Amino acid sequence: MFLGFDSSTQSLSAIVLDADQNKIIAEASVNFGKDLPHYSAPSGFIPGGSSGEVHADPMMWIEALDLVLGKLSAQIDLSKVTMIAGSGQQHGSVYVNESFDSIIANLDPSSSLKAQLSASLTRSTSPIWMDTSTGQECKEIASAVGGNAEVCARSGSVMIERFTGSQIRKFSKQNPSAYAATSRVHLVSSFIASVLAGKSLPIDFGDGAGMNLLNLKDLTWDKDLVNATASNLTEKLLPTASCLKPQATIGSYFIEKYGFSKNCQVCPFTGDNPASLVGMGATTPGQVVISLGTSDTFFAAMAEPKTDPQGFGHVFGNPAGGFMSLICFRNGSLAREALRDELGVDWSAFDQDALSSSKSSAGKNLTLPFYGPEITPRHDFEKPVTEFSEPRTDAISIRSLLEGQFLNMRLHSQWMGIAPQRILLTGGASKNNGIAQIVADVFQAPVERLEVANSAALGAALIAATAAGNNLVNLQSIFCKPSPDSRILPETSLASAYATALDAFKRLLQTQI
Ligand code: XUL
Repeated sequence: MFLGFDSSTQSLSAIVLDADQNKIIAEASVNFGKDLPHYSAPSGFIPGGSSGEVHADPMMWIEALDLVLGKLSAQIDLSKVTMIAGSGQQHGSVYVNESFDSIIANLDPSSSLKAQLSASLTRSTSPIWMDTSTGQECKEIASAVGGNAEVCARSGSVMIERFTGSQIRKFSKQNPSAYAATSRVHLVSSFIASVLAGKSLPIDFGDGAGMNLLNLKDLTWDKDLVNATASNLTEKLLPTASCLKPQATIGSYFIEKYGFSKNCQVCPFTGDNPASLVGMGATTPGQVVISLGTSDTFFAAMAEPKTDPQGFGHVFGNPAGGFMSLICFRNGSLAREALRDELGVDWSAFDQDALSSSKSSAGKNLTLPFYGPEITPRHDFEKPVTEFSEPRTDAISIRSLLEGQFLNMRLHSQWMGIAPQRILLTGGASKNNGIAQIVADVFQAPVERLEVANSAALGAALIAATAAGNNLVNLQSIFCKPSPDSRILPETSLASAYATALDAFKRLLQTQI
């Protein structure tokens, strides 16, 4: 049996699969807001941070680990688990002192993880990926190494506020003594994996690439970036490794408390996006995942670490080997909901029937679909900009907004040079066939939806099974199946309308930014 964890923004989930029976045999989840209300973080982060700060309490993640293992051990005999892998929300960092390694090596099963670990933190809260407070530090690091183009060529991304490097720099400036007392800076992923293993585990390449510190050429820490980030950082960083290489057997705390076998091994944890690439069955180039959530993301496997010349896209490691790109669009569901409310309609106006009624308008009416600041492209939009060639109706406005969202995605993913053979759609809005049809038409590629709900936790369980010697491609053919009837084919007669619309969209965008 193989156990995969996903410690995301709002919850910690676990999936156990049995590769002999080819099925998922147990699942459990802890929702931080609902199940751990004493952290006052209803959505998994501490609300009300000033100047763009968004932090979470790492003890909440640790308390959730005890809880989720309690739930799993009530369902199955955990002594049958031979390999554990996992993923964490990317970029978030945990700062620990020199007591950490001896505490995790000697955890007492009669007490809780939280009670024993809280003394090891040098920073009581962790900045997470939603934090935008480090603009100044980004500028300082970029200028110290010769500019953002250089940072991007080395690390796969220009300096990004939510990435770990600028967050570490900010802490070292704000609280030099606590920074000096920090013996290790963990990612969310490596922190949880280390607690399970009873020793500090390496940082996985896939997740490590989200720090603005890893050099993609040799997958080791870039000396110049590390030195530009903070003093003495080299000694605080763990080595890097692949999430497919088990590093330790599970700590005795978990053997005694939850019944794991002493032979159960632990792999370095990766990031939630790399794990999701695995869980969506999209680890080979040619497939694209579009996740429609609060923000929309577009990600895909890449053989080489190609970087975005405009600096919007990021390069992370692909757990199956090679790399992956990720582009994040802030105006995702936020924009769809804003138009829905503005028109006073409900989601049925976004359904397939409603949208097919305006098919003859495809590509004719342009919307820059931004209701607030956007990160791809980076600009402080305040409201959508439209250029319509037909009278405005609700149906035309909705079609135009959705087309604008996916034309913007198509435009900003061109640097990757891939013609997607299929698009895997996931996230809340992916169930909607009308939206799926517009994705298929704008990209001129078939769209599929998978049966899996939690692709990151499934991906982690598949990583564990692969690390134990199973074949990932075989596993993906079993566990990452498209759900029946989910396939939507592109309307090929619209190919030229969208090619023309793409140019017009680009021109309209250039008038604004
Ligand atoms: C990716 C990103 C988020 C987090 C949280 O760059 O910031 O997707 O990984 O899920």
